[in-house]
Amino acid sequence: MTTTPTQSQASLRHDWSITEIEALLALPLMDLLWQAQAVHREANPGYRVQLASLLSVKTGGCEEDCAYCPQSMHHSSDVTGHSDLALQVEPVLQRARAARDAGADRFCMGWAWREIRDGAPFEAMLAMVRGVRALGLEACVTAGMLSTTQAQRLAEAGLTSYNHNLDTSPEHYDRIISTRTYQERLETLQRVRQAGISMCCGGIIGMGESLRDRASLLQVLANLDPHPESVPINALVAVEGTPLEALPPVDPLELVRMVATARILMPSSRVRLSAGREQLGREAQILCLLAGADSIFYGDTLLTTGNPAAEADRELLAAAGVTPWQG
Ligand code: SAM
Ligand code: DTB
Ligand code: SF4
Repeated sequence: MTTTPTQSQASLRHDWSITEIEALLALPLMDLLWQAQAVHREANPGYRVQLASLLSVKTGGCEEDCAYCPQSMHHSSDVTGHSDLALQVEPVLQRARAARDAGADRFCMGWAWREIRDGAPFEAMLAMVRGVRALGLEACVTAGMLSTTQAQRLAEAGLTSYNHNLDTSPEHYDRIISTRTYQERLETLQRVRQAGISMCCGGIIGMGESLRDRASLLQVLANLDPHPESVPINALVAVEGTPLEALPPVDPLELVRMVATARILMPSSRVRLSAGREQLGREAQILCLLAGADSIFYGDTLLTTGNPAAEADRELLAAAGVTPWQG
């Protein structure tokens, strides 16, 4: 399902070269913003922004060793003390209802799993998806790898979208994760697509990658046909106890460049300004909206780390003069 209006599919390209994308990323900022805005104004003339609420249903203790992630059992980052809602359908739906009442249009649920396992927690996940859809919200799940049958069952439950990020370039990937290959990620994404669920797939900047790595990640995303309907762009939240804890914060203008380039490459996709907004000032966030971001996470926590308060985000959107998307 394509959530952002217009732009004929015929005009979408799936043959970008890394060199072309690197050249976009390196454009003088004013020129890059000008191009991105031209694309964005056509696809989303009202600059409307979708508010997505995020809840961690199963937190921590994950077998994967993703270097950025506080939820990996391989790192000393502490995520104990977070409640485990994996079997608790009703409390999750209460959170979804509250998010809807606060203005959210999409409810995203996360499980710190290497892959979805069958059994009671999966049955609960399906019930959560059905419940979130019954509230009139889009439902997104992120829970690691999945099988063809699991993807089909999620589709039957009404799941709008499955989030599974490529995170970084194929070349940089091995420095970030050793327990799961890039190819496995792509296979999960194919299963999602084959089941008819929309694809939410993006990455993270600020993990020691080069400009070419950023271009290479964007190339893999933009050369998927069709493009992922939803592309989260995260800035690393460097969490104490993770191997990436000492990395310097991302320059906000680098995030603006990444958003703008994603917008140019994937005109009809939702580009989500995701983790890392707490480290951004109001003006940098508005530049990201201008560059083509058309969704933010709404609510004061992401999965385990902080996010701006809902009130601050309402003020942000009002200051930018944009209205939230209501599906
Ligand atoms: N376990 C599932 C998976 O990895 O597919 C779902 C949850 S995982 C936390 C979802 C995404 O959050 C990751 O793919 C990564 O892109 C992003 N993420 C996790 N920790 C982050 C951090 N510290 N900074 C920025 N993004 C992060
Ligand atoms: C995505 O790309 N970013 C969100 C969502 N998909 C699930 C998660 C960000 C997590 C940031 C670190 C944390 O809060 O644990
Ligand atoms: Fe974190 Fe997901 Fe990696 Fe597990 S698979 S360590 S939850 S990013």
